[in-house]
Amino acid sequence: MKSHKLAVINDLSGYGRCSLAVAIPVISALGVQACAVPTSILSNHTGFPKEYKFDFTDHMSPYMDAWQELGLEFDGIVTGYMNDPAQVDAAAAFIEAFRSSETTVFVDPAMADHGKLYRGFTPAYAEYIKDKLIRHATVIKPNITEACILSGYDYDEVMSTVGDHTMRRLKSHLINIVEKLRELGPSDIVITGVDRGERILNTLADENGVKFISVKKTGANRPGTGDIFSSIVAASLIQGLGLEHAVRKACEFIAASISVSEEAGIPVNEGVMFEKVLSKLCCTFDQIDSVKKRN
Ligand code: PXL
Repeated sequence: MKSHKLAVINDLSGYGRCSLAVAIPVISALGVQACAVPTSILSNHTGFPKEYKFDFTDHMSPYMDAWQELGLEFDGIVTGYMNDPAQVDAAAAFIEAFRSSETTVFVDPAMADHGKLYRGFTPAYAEYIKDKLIRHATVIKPNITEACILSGYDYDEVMSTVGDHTMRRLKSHLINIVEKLRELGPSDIVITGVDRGERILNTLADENGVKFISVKKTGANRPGTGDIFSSIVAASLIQGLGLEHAVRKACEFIAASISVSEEAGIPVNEGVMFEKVLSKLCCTFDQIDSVKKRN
C-alpha cells in the first residue's frame, strides 16, 4: 500500500479555522500524510480586528534544506495564501527543489475576491504570483476574480452575464479564460466561485476538456473553505482520482460544512465546523482503491 505525501505550504492561523489548521486534518482524513511548510504563524486569521503574526519566511529555506538533506520526497505540493514576494520566492524554490515529473503541483493564487485584490495587495504582486508561481503549477484554483486578473479579462464584463438563463455567454467567457490560463503553464484549472444567486458555478478543465459544475449554495461564504477545497482536490488527485471526481468531493464536503455551521449559528469569522462532518471524508484504503478503479 502506498503512503501518499502532500507538502502543504501555508500559514498556521491558530483561531478561525483556515490554512494549515484545516488543511492538516482534512488531508489526514483522506488518508494522505500532510507535511506542513509554514509561511507565517498567526494568532488568528486576518478577518478579526487584530492578530499577532510571526513571519516564518526567513526560516523556510533552512527548513526545506533539512528536508532535502533527509532526501524526503512528496507526491504533491499544495500552496495557499501568501502575503509577500519573499514567501512566493520561497514557495517557488520549494517546488523547484522537490518536484519530479510525477509531482502534482497545486497552486491557489489567493490574492483577490469580489472583483478586487485583497487589501494591501498590488497589481505588481499579482504579476509576481503569475510569473513566479503559476508557471510551476500543474493545477491552479483561482476564484473568478483571480482568474480574470491572471488572464487579463474584465471581471465586470464576465459577471454581467451571470444572470443569463442559458449561461451561453458566461460559459463562452469562462472557456476563453481557461485557454488564457493554460498559456501560463498549468494543464488543469479549476475556477471557483461564480455566484449565480442560489447556485455557484465552478469551471474545470483537464485533458478531457472543459466542464461546468453548478452547486447549490448552502450559506454564506466562510474563511477557510478555499483551503479545504484545495486540500481535498490536491489529496484526491495524488491518490489517482480524476479532477471532476475530486472537485465534486470537495464541493459536497464544503456544502455540508457550511450547512452545519449555519445550523449552529456560529459567526462567519469562525469558519466552518468541519469537525462535525470530517468523518464523511475518512475512508478506508480499500474504498480509496475502489474509487480509483471506477474513476
Ligand atoms: O483561508 C485564507 C486565509 C489564510 N491565511 C490567513 C488569512 C486567510 C483569510 O482570511 O487571513 C492569515
